[in-house]
Amino acid sequence: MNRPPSADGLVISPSPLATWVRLMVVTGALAGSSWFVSPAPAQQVRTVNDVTFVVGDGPNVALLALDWYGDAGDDESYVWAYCWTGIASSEDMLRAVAAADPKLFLKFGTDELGNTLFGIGYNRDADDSFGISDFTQFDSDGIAVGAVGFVPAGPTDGDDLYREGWAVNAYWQQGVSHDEPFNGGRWEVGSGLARQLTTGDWESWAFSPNFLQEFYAQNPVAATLANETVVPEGNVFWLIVGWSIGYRQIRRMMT
Ligand SMILES: [Ca+2]
Ligand SMILES: [Ca+2]
Repeated sequence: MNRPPSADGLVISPSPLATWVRLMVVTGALAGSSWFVSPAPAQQVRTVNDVTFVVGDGPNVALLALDWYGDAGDDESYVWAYCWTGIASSEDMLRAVAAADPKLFLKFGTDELGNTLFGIGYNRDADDSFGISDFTQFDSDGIAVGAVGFVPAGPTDGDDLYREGWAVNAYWQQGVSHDEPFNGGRWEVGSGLARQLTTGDWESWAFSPNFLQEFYAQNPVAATLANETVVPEGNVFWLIVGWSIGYRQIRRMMT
């Protein structure tokens, strides 16, 4: 867009300060709004004692770890604890955690195997904005029943996480461990949402983008209600470039 002419037809020359502010605004737009927010420190998880978000009550406890990039080891997965009395299933745990944590969203669906978990979302920056691109409406517990489109839905807020899939385009792989998987134990493939929990279980749901049954949660951190916006490396790069250009421009105009 052209800069508008001044009253006498000449283009107004920007002041050094205005130039600097403009560069900062452009750089901020390139970087996204996330650079205004400080990432919260994350509690690493090795055992149940490291988990801080505990849902439900009762003598039994199972752990839930969610990993939106199951095939990648450089992101974090989030971990919750679920307590219960009597009998509970994997689906009971997922629904209870979503109901207790306003940042967590689940999209269920059905297929020939019965109830299925299609999508999982996380309002990572804990703001008022969470949505997915197919306009699915989640209820007050963060639960929806829907389908996976030909083009799977993604998060409408770039600071958030949402991935979905089933049948033809990736899926959430369930994993189970009975012996502290982040402290030397092993994972195995889970049997589905109806799986009955036993106390001491760890359950992983890791998004598998290529249908391989080999992905389990990695880099676990304790889920919290805090803002957890991450500043991608590219944003920091553009921020530094913007500051550098602005500084040189001011120097040039003042000499
Ligand atoms: Ca991962
Ligand atoms: Ca958000």
